Amino acid sequence: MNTDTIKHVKGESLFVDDYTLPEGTLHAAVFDSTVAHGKIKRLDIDKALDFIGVRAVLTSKDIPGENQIGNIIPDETLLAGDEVHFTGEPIAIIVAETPEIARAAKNKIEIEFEELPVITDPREAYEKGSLIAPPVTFSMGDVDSVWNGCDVVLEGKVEIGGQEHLYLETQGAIAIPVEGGGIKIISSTQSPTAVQRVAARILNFPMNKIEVDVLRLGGAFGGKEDQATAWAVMAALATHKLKKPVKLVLDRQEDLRMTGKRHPYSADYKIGLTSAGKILAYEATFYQNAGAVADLSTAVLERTLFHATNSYYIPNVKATGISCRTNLPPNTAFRGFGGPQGMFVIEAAIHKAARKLNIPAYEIQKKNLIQDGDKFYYGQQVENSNAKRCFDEAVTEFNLPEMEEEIRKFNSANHYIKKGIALMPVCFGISFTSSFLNQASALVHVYTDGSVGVSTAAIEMGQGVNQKIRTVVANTFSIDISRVKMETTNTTRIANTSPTAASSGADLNGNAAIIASKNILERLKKSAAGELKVDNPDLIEIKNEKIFYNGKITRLSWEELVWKTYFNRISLSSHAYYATPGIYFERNINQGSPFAYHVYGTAIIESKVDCLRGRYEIESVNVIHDFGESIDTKVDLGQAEGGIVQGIGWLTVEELVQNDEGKLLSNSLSTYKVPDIYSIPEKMNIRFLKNSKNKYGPFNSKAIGEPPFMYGIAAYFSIVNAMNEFKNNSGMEISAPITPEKVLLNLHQQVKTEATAH
Ligand code: LUZ
Ligand code: MOS
Repeated sequence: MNTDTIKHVKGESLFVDDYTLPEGTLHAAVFDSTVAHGKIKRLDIDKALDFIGVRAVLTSKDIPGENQIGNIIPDETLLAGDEVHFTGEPIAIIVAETPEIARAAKNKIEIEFEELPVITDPREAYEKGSLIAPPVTFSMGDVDSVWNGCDVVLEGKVEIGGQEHLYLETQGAIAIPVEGGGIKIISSTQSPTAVQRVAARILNFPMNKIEVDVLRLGGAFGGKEDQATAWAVMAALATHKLKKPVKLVLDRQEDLRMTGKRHPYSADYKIGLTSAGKILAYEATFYQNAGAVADLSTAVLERTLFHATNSYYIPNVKATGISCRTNLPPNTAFRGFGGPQGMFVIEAAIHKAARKLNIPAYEIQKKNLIQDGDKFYYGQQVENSNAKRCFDEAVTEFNLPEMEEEIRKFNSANHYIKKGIALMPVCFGISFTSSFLNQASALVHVYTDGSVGVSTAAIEMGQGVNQKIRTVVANTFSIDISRVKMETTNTTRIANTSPTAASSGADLNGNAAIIASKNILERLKKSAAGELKVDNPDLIEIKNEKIFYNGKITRLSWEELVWKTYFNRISLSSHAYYATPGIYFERNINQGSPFAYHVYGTAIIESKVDCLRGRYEIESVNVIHDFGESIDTKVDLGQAEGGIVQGIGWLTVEELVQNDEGKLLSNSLSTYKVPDIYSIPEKMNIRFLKNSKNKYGPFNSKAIGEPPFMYGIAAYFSIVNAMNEFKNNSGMEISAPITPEKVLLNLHQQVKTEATAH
C-alpha cells in the first residue's frame, strides 16, 4: 500500500499550501494576459502599487538575469516583455500582505494591447509557417512502393482533443531567503533541478545559491514536469527583491487558465493491408497543437512518432510530426507524453480497415502484433515481446467469444440500447527518449539505531514511488520496511535530478537506492565477519534483521551490527548513481535503441450506449497487463486503474473548449467534466501477466505510470461499435472525445456537426 495512504485519509499529509509559513511571509498573485496575441502598448502599475497592503509589482524589467524559462528551446519568458502570445500569459507579479490583497490589486493594473491575429488551429499554423521546429520523420521500408500491392488502401483524418491535468493540488511554491542572499524554494514540481536551474538563470545566481525541496505533490500527471517552474521562479524573484519569504499558489481558475494541457492533434493517415488483414504499410502525419511556446512539445511529438504503430509490426512505416505554434497556453507533458495520440490514430485506421474488410478489428490487431525477431521502425530490436501473450491471454481468460455472444444477444433483444466491445493492445517504451535524462542517484543513511533514511531524485506525487523505493531498500537489507523512511527530494542532497517522469521514477531511483544499499550492506557484512571473528564476509547473510554465518544464526542482531559498525568507524552512508545501460538514439537518422524495455498489455472494454439519449456507460474493463514482478501489487493496481480511468476520461467526457480568440471556455469544473466515482466502470478486471521478468527494473519489476492510460482508447471504439449496431456507419469519424452530445448528434442528424470529413 502507498506509504501516504493513511496520512492522506487522516488529512496529515502536507502539501505546499500546508507549509508552516515563516514570520513575515508575503503572498504573490499573477497578472496575466486577457488577449491571446498582441503588443503591450501601455502597462501602468502605479495604482496597483498604491493599493494598501501591496509591497511590490514586478514586471519583466525587474528580472536581474535572463528573462528565459524555455527548457528545450529558449523561446519562453517568465514575464511577458513587449508582446503576449496566449491568454493567461503572465505579465506581472503582485506581492502583498495577503493573497486576497494581491488578487484585488490585479484589477488596478492598467494595460492596453494592440491585438494581433490569433491562431488556434494547428493546420492553420502549419499553412502559415508558424512552427515550433522543423518537421520530423521516422521511417522504415518504403511506403510509396507498397500501396499498389495492397488489397485495401484507406485514408483518413483524425481529430484528437487535449486534456486538463486537474491535479488536486494546484501549482504553487514558497520561496524563503537564506543566509548569504541564497533562496530556498519549496515547490510542487516533478523537476526540482529545472526549478533550481531556471531560478538561477532568472536571478543571475550560481545554482548552488538555490535549494529546492519537495515533500510530495497532490498529483501532477506531467503537468508539473515543466510547468511548475514558472511559479516557483516568480516566488524566488519576489523573495530576491523584497528579502522576504513569498508564497505563490494558483487558485483553480488561474491554474486552468494559465497552464498548458495535453496536446490536441490533427492527423492524416494512410493504411494498406492484404485482404486477410495483414498491414503492409502505414503512413501518418501528425499536426501537434503546441501552443505559443515550445515547452516539451518537440519531445512529446517525438514520443508520438515512437508509438505511431502501437503494438504492431508493420514493414513499411512513415510517420511525420509537425509541432505547430498556436496562440494557446503552451501544451505540455501529460501521462503518455504524445504516445496516446500516436496510438489513437493507428487504432482509428485499423477500425476503419476492419469495417472495410468486414472483419472484427481484433482480427487485424492480432495478426500484426509485434514479436521477437521483429524490429521497431526506429531501429530497436524487439526482445521479450509479451504482445501476443497478453493479447491471447486476454481473449481466453476473459472469454472474448462468450462476451461477444452476450452482446449479440443483448443487441438483438434491445432496439434503443446497444452494446459494443473493443480491444486495445498496448506497447509502451520505457526510458526518457532523451537518453541523457536516464540517470538518477540515491543517498542512503543507516542511523546508529538501525533506522534508515533514503533520499533520491524521485518525487512522490501520489503514484507510490516512495513505497516502492522503501520496499526495495528494506528488501536489500532484509529489514522491516517500517525502519525505512523516505526523505524529501532536495537538490542539496541529490543534485542534477531528472524529472520524475516517463514512468521511470521507480526504475531509475529504485536502482540507485539498491546500489547505495548494497554498498552499505557489503560494509556491514565485513564488519559482522570482524565482530564474529570469522574469515569469509561473503558467508554473512542478513535475513529478517538476523545475522547468519554460513547458514547458521549468530548472536548479532541488525541493531547490534549497525552499532558495532559505527563504533568501529565504518561508514553507514552511501551515495550511489545509476544510468540505464545501452540506450542511445541518433537524431540525424532517427534510428537507435532508445528504450530499456517495453511494457505490454491488452484491454477488452465493453460499453453500453443509450441511442435515444446519447448517454453511455463503460460496463467492463478487462486487462492482462505486464507488470513484470510487481514490487507492490496494490500500488501497481492503483496506477493501472487510475491510468485507465484517466484514459477513458480523455476520450469520452473531457472536452476542452476554446473560442476563436483563444480564450478557454471550459475554464472551471462546471464546464469541464472529468470522470467521477460514479463513472468508474462497474467491472474492472485487471490481471497480472504471469512469468514476466525484467532485468532493467528493480527486483524484475516494470514501470507502470503511463502504459495503462492507453487502454482507455478501447472505450472510444467500444462506443463507436455500439453506435454502429444502432445505425450503420455512424460514429467512425467523431472527433475525440466522443462526448454524449456528439454521440446523440451523430446518431440522429444528417449533418455531422462535430465530425471530421474524409
Ligand atoms: N518526459 C520527458 C517524459 O522529458 N521525456 C520522455 O521521454 C517522457 N516520456 C514520458 C513522459 N514524460
Ligand atoms: Mo510525464 S507525462 O511527466 O511522465
